[in-house]
Amino acid sequence: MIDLYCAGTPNVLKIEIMLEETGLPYRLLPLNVWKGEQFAPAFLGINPNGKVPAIVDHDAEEGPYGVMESAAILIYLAEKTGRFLPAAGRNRHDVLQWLAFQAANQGPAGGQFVHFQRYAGPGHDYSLNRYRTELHRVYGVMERRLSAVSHLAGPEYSIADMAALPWLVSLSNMFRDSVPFVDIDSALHPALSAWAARCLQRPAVQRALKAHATIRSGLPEATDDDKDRFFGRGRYAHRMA
Ligand SMILES: N[C@@H](CCC(=O)N[C@@H](CS)C(=O)NCC(=O)O)C(=O)O
Repeated sequence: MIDLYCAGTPNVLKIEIMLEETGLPYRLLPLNVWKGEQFAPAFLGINPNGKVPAIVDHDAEEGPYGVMESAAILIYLAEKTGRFLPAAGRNRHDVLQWLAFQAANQGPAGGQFVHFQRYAGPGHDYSLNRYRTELHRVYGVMERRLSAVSHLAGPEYSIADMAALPWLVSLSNMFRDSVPFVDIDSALHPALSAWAARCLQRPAVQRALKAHATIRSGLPEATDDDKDRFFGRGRYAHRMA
């Protein structure tokens, strides 16, 4: 059994997709990140970085094993099952490159864009423009790549696709009406849209989306202080001594 510590976020959806694709038994253990449950000592023992997703594999050969960081979890599960990551050679490195691209570019740009578009409030035009521009650049990179190959890492569906799809879906759900290029079906990036549609047709992806929709967000009940803690602002901001 694999415990998946989760919240309703794209980084968590990556892992749900992989668990559904591989058929590994798992259960969802939601944390209310708006109430600070990610900082509980027991969870910090699993993920010292205090973020979801994190897993505990209770069936690991050498005893229960915790893994943090969505890209590392995907690699762990791929190696555990021998699926969606070639064992050696260039094909393996192609997958790892595009997984790293997702973790270092699409994820951070998307996360900062969401922050400044939705949560920062007025008066942050420089930051909003910077991250919207960076995200737009990332969509361009993916569009060019997917115009040349059927999947991010090449001809085969892999953990790199599982990592990238959730951010595309999430940003589209949030901002498709106000920011045209993040619309998953936009004619601005036909190859990216066609790839997303192919991924979304996979039964495992559909099952993962269904499971993901059951995770309740604590955001509606979050107080202003909860939001300040989550975003590291207000009385939680670091002050220079
Ligand atoms: N690089 C991490 C990012 C994880 C992440 O940012 N998780 C957010 C989900 S909203 C979180 O747990 N935030 C809680 C916090 O920052 O306190 C990954 O890919 O797993």
